[in-house]
Amino acid sequence: MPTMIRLAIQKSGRLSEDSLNLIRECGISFVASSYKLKTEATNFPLEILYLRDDDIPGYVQDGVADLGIVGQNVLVEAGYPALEIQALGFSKCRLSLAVPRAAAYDSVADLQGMNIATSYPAILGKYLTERGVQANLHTISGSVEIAPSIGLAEAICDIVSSGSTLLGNGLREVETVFRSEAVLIAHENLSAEKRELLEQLLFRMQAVRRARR
Ligand code: PRT
Ligand code: ZN
Repeated sequence: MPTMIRLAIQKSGRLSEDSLNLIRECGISFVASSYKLKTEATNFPLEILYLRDDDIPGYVQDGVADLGIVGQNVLVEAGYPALEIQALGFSKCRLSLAVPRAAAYDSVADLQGMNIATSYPAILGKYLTERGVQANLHTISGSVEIAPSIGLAEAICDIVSSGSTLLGNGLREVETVFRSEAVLIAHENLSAEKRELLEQLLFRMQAVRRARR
């Protein structure tokens, strides 16, 4: 059987449409269907797996998928930053600390001893440790922005793009912890055949980037 390369992308969410568009703009044809969990391309030896974004780094690390498209925030939080091979220029956002609008805040030292709600305890923990700040991190997986108003935390650390969710929840962005965009990731020990397919894909992706500029 000829070698196929397996690419994991987000099944449904903010990365999905841009990931599918990038593959299509690389000249790769496939039939996407909303209920199937994988698709084979018709004119390139590529299989696409549709997964939750949080599962993509681990699958690529383990080699269940050869390649993946995921946000750097999720990749770094999962502990596999070394899998990144190419920044893709979409899904740009930042991971930021925010406090209630009326709260006094001068510097990161003000977070000492505070309760901070986040879905990114690894990235935030490292950021605070590097600055000598000890805080109590409360890991929650969604709706982080409501934590201060329900008394769960005095500050939050979450993904921001326009900032309107923070504003709508009476919060003020005070520090940028991490800047993120979508990246292509690859398993570290691809076979020679798969590495050759990856080179072809990267070549096409670079052409797409140049054409978009
Ligand atoms: O179901 P699955 O686990 O696959 O998806 P998910 O819900 O975990 O992720 P999803 O689809 O929300 O986001 C996927 C990736 O998109 C993230 O990991 C980021 O890399 C990137 N991204 C870009 C964002 C945003 N922009 C963004 N704005 N992820 C989340 N948000 C949230 C933000 O936290 C806020 O709550 O969107 C809300 C609106 O943001 P504002 O600032 O524009 O109001
Ligand atoms: Zn997710």
